[in-house]
Amino acid sequence: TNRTRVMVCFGGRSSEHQISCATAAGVLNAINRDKFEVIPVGITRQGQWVLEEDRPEKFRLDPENMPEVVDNGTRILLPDAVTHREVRVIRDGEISSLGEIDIVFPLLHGPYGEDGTVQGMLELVGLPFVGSGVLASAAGMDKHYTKLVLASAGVRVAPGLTVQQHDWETAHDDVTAKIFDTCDFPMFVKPARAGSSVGVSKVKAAAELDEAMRVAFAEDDHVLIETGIDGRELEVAVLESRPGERARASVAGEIVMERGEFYDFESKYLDASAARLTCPADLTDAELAEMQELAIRSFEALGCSSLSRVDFFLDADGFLVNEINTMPGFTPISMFPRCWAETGLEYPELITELIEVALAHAKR
Ligand code: G1L
Repeated sequence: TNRTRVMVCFGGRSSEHQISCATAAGVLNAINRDKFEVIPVGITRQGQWVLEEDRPEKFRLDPENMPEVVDNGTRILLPDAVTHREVRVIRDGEISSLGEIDIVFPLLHGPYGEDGTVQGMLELVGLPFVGSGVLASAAGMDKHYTKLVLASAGVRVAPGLTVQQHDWETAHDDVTAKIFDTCDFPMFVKPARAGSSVGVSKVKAAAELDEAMRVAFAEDDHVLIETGIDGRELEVAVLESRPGERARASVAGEIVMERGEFYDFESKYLDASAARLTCPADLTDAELAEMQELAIRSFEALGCSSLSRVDFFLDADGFLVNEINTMPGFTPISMFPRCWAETGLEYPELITELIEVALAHAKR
């Protein structure tokens, strides 16, 4: 009984609270209990850290009863892991020990989760964790920075520019002219940082730009405008390897649109039939090899750890990278686990690999 002790954190102060809970259900259900002992920690919408039950059924996605972490009165006390790794819990005013933990699996997305803040807290206290560190988490969540880094690594990205709210408000006509200089219709207008596809609009004519900018600025004071790419939407899952070995890339998956204009929040989570995820995508060996090389190059350029899903477009000019997601959907039916299952690594073994590789790097 020398199992690795994993603290699985989920919920949190983001719009994807419920997705995070459902993801935790998938992980709690599949994780290899012979190797790992799980300490489930929920984070309420208000940000309280509570000791949760180790019951996957409680957090399954159910439209009738959406999963949620509620304040049960307990409070988790994180250790200063530089000196010790003992996690404690307060219950009814009494502090008791949950024992030492070896690693944190933070299933947390969006503001306060994916933007590097949780990662920074874990780095500060010295607890090893699965996932990218502060810099890659923050950069991967910011579409403007992702673009800069990828372009400078020689990875093709869509033509576009970033506009600050202040410039938009004080130099509206000049900025508008610059946008029309740089981008062609249809354009996509996106907040630089936002969970999922919130605040994103497709702009097909000049008259639609102002409204799209308003919607995007409601989410972030930096907004990206890009030429829409008319092509296939493909994704590759990347996994970090043990120290000294290069990252690995999976076979590709594809998002096939059935209805609607693009893969948005609605089609991702609410209308399951609007888009279809297929894996493996129909590609030549040479096309797949090129994508895998670009995916690994993007992963390395951004300085990712553990895992990333790299999203591509394939148009008449070839591949371009649209986005790199350091915290991809991670339920058993999400694209990242599906791509790895198709490559020969099933969901339970994928979880094992993420934890073991992260621990191997932490020990160095
Ligand atoms: F910890 C990992 F492995 F880095 C990790 C963290 C978060 C993998 C995947 C995710 N994904 C999510 O948290 C989410 C997309 C389910 C949002 Cl809640």
